[in-house]
Amino acid sequence: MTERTKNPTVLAWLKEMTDLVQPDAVVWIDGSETQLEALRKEACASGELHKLNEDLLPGCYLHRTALNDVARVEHRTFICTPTKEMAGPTNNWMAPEEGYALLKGIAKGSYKGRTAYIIPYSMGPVGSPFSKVGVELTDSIYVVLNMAIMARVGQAVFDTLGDSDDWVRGLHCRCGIEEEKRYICHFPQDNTIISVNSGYGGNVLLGKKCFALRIASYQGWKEQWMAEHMLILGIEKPNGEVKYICAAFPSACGKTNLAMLIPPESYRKKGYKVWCVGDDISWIRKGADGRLYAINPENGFFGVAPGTNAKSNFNALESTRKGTIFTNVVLDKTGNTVWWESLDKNPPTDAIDWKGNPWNGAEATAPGAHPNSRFTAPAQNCPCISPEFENPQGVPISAFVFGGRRAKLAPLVYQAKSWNHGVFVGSSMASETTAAAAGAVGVVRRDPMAMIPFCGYDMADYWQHWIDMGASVDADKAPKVFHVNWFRKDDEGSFMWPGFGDNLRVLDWIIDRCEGKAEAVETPIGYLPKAEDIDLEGIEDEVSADTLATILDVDPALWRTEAAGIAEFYAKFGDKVPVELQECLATLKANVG
Ligand code: GTP
Ligand code: SPV
Ligand code: MN
Repeated sequence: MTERTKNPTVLAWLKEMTDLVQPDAVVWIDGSETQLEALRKEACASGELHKLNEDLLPGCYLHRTALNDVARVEHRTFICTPTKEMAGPTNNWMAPEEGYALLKGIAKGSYKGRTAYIIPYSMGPVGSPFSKVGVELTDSIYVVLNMAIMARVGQAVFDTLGDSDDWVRGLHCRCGIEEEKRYICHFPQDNTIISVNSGYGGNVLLGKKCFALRIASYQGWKEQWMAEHMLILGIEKPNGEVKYICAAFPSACGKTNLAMLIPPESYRKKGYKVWCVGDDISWIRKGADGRLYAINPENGFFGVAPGTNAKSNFNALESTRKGTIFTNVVLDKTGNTVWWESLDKNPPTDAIDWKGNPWNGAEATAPGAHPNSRFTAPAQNCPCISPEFENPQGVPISAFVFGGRRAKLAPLVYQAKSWNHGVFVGSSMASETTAAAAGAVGVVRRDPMAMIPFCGYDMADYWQHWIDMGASVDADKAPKVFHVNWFRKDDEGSFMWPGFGDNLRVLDWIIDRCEGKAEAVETPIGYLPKAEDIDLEGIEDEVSADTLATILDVDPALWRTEAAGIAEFYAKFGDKVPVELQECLATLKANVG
């Protein structure tokens, strides 16, 4: 097989890895449609993929993972830094020698009888100053086809890499998909990732969480930029100006939905538009004009299927109508199409559920799609994809928004008093856990900047890096920082805020604040909107004045408990917590008395 690069570090690593895993054959992925189509056919023949109705869902496929392999596995994800302290108290740690020995032991000979696929990929537009190259070696066609949607894949990547050693090594081995031998290990000092015994998205699409967040967050710390678990959206005001927001919410807490929201009718009539730049990850750098700029390093959406429908997220649904791979959803045998919970009110009756068993939606007692079932859709399919999506220089950021699922406590929106206070707000975020990771669902946990599962080094150093990034830009150019909560619940357990498209009403206030156009009320936790500044035109029936007052309320008693919870969390980091954040915590405590 002809080599596709002369890069000596790439060739040496590939030789070492193929000697280890011992494939029967080696295929270089060139990114061509001919090659990808041949792989799709092969995967359909082996049963790895199922081709869906070509008229209704052209170029779309269904895949089912193993039953034990349906989400990220945080307890089996490790940061392998030279010392445990470098990984910090919130990461699982393994010594690099131990990690390599363990994983190479598992990987050894695991490609026997299989084909090795070499995937050169770029996170970010090929050749952008923000972009970084990775090479993933995998024995899964599903991984190749997903990576070809999620990243820029192919020969052009090797061509731009040239002889550089600045690329991330990624070895993925399916092995026997054994849960107790599943490991996702990161070696930030070596730009290396090894993942064994999984075939699920975030564990095996190594460009995504493993590289673009865990390794990249470490690189950003060393190289003065930031890798964040943030969507990027542009809001076009009636005057045609577009303002960009980056927002960090934990997994399955609404990034994809917010990133491509459809404005409420009253806003549409006024001429508002929302443009999606990214739905999951932002790479952020200081631009020549001293502002912070962000790119989306990905090229597709790996989105949560359940809950996605024409009303909640029309643009996401549209994005999945062609060239999409669905994972762990329902197969409707009659139409040879797909279905998932809340797609519509007509579940198929002659169907196969995510486990591969016959399923009748009219009688079913268990969901047909896994709660973390996903679609992998090309970004270019999105009807509101931003014209700036491919801009190699990124887009200038006006606001950073943090948020999570909090049934109580956190108000609809508040603004931090300064950059450092904003870092405090991000560092003390908490959210109820979701099905995106294995483990209990609905438990409140601290998830600073939505990065708890994704920070490749000590989170206290990461907070310091945030403070330093803020200090590196002029105060008047630094993005303003906000916190939102779409998930407040009443005593019956119903959501109090309609959410989805109506979240634009909150973003509108945020942009007005950035432009100095809206007033605010000073409270113990930060600046809150005046009730009359949240535009409720068209939802007055759904959100009464009382409801709005409740979700804009700051209850000192609850915040006293919260401050104690933050102090307890900070204590894990000992004296590494930046003094600026300790001061913010002391102020919060004093304010809520
Ligand atoms: P990851 O891909 O895991 O990072 O998730 P995400 O943050 O992109 O979450 P996503 O937008 O896919 O939403 C996850 C779930 O939250 C879906 O079931 C949505 O229907 C639901 N959701 C999103 N936005 C809102 C909202 O504003 N209100 C309510 N109540 N639910 C929402
Ligand atoms: C998340 O869990 O935040 C995701 C999906 O975006 S995964 O790629 O599995 O991490
Ligand atoms: Mn995510």
